[in-house]
Amino acid sequence: MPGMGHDMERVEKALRESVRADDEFLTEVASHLIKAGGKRLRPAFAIAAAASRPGSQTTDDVIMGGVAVELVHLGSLYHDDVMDEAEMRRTVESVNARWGNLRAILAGDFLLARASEIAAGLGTEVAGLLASTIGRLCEGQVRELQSAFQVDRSETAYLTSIEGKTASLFSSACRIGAIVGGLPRADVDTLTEFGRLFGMAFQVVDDILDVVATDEQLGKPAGHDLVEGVYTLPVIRALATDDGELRGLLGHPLGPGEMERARALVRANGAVAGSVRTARDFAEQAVATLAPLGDGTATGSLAAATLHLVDHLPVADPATTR
Ligand code: GRG
Repeated sequence: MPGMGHDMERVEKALRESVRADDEFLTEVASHLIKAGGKRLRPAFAIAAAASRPGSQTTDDVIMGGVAVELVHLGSLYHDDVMDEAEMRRTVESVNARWGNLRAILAGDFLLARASEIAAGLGTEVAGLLASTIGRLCEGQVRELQSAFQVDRSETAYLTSIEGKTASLFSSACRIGAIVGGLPRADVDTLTEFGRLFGMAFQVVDDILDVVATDEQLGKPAGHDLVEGVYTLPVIRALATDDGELRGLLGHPLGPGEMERARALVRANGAVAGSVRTARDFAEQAVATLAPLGDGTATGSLAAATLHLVDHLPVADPATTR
């Protein structure tokens, strides 16, 4: 999108400033994953949503809306890495691995506090929305924890969990951008639903990659979900048609070599291609949702980003190989 490069530089500067604390050590811990990079998809979506209004400029409030959402995302990563005892994130040492769980949790709390402060400055609606989104992230994550190691986890349970832990934040990124950007209410609702559907596609793709990608492609260890007992869509579907070997491996912590065997069994099953189809369905629904907004540049960019997600997977898509 024209101007997006400049807008993302503004996001970067504001992000770094937003985590500055009086205490130098807290600033260092809170800046760690910001400095490590990341795609900054959520602020980009907030900016593109706001730009869907013809003739709009990216105001400072829109940038700060994107920053607030990225800070919630970061806070959730800090806490998620503690829960998973993760060692790597964004190709660098995780915060918990470097400074321990206590500091990682506190720094994560600090990021959420700064996000809330920024959101409050953008008005009560945005503040309320961000607060309820943090709650939805927690609900989605708790559902995932509750179903850990359950070989009978249903697709519905999986979809409900990812709607909370991932899609809700993409949805709110778009909604906040649209509200702060002053879009008409109908367009705000359209972009909210677009963000939700994009987020569903995004998480299904993320879960497919955990089964098919390499550590290098992911920037963190592959097969992590299987190790944690998080049975995602490709695994749930592979279990449904399994001859018994996969079910025998899962349901409890994996032994040495078993994670690679389980990954191979899921990959050998049509479940991966079927999950790619599901991701594509969500992505296509997301793009279709944008129709009432017309064919402006920002809307075109959101649609292109959505299709890019499913067009560049390192696995065959039954829709394109038929
Ligand atoms: C404290 C807000 C808060 C939540 C607590 C831990 C938790 C509840 C929720 C975790 C939710 C979570 C980690 C969902 C996964 C989302 C996801 C797919 C992250 C990866 O997003 P990318 O690929 O990452 O956009 P980058 O690094 O590019 O930003």
